[in-house]
Amino acid sequence: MVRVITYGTFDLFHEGHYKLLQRAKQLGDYLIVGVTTEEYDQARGKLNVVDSLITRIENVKKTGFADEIIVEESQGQKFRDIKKYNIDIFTVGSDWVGTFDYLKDYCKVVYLDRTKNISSTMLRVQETQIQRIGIIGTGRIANRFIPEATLVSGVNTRCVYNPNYKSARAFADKWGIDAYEDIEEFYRMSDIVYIASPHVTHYEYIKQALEHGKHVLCEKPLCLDRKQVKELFAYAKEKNLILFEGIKTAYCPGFAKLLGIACSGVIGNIRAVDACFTKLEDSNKRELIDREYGGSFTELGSYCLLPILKLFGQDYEDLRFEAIEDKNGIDLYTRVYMRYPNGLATAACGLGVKSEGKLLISGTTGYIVVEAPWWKTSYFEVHHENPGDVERFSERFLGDGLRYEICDMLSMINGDTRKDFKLTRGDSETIAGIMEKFLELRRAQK
Ligand code: C2G
Repeated sequence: MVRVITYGTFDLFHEGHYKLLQRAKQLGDYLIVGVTTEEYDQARGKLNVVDSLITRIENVKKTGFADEIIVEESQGQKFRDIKKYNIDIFTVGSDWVGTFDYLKDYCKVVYLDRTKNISSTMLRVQETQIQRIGIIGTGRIANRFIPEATLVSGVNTRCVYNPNYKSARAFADKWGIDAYEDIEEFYRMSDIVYIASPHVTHYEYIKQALEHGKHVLCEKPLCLDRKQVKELFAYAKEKNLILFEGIKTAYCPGFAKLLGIACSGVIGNIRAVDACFTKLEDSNKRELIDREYGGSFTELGSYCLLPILKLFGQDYEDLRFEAIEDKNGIDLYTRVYMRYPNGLATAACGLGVKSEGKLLISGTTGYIVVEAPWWKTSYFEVHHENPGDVERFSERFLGDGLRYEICDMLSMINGDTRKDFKLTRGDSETIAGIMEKFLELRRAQK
């Protein structure tokens, strides 16, 4: 008798799960299915699991393929189960190719093709529909987005569009999704459009996606013009759609904790916020070639302005810029100075200058320091006059951190608006306004 084992969360049970179990059963005579607990899913970074463990087990049971169902509670359990249940074949979907090769010493490991295009849930009427994501753009960030999206329950990355169809095709093949040459077809197959194309194309794509009745998650900066951002948010509201700017820091749990602690009075009144983010880039990259919209500030400014706006608000009194530019006029290192009624702030961004990349929040009784990469906030310290008096805080930051914004966007689509304080429309408008002023000055100087 050939004994097979497979594992999964099986949340919002759908045909992808069904087909996986069906094929797993066909691999042998006896199938054991491990269903994950909520605690284990949290520990491995899976967000937004909707169904309870009992419901998920019930759904697996209803398929009739499982001869036995067990609960998966911790990392390392797979190895123990294989011995305990005398397993011949371990199987899981192709999204996990390579991950479980270490089990090959103990049994056969089979990766079954993942089912493309899941769109509905099965076995019971669900209030929560799986949202299909269509991606515009095929660059670095789009490649990072897909594995993160698979860790958020309730979304399925379905397709990709790029005006250059060859790029879209290659990207789609790599990730096992569909590519469309016709943008109308792309919109038909998407509920949420994730825009990861160059900055300057954002406005048109956002508008078009909203016109097609789609929710939009757009990479930062949303636009480089305040009026455009205002217009797009108003349009999304009119159409009852969610428009969401993806500044991942705003949504990660560590950053929320940092803001909470900074505002708690632990360092007295906040008087200065200094944020720095530098990333050395090849000189042939778009950010360093695009004379109109490239440069360090449009690329990284959103991150540095975020803690400033969150701690001091949108009503600054004065704004100044200083930049070191290359011969194209593109800024390689930019400092932004902001004055508020009760405080001062600086944002420093570099693509051609490397610096320490710190976030420093200074108050009347102490300061908070977050070392690089503070934009993936996972650890920070609170210091006081006495150098020995240090409080340390840490928080989980998983993977690339995009899963947090995807998860918050999804809850907003599902009617939970409690998350929208993390990055408000006003924040997005203010950031666009500051970038607009910067670009105006740069053009004037040319
Ligand atoms: N699956 C699939 N097609 C889909 C979606 C999922 O074939 N469109 C497969 C997955 O590859 C997995 C199983 O269905 O084998 C369960 O998927 P999930 O519930 O998403 O669970 P997962 O996070 O993949 O857990 O310890 C848990 C296991 O490692 C797998």
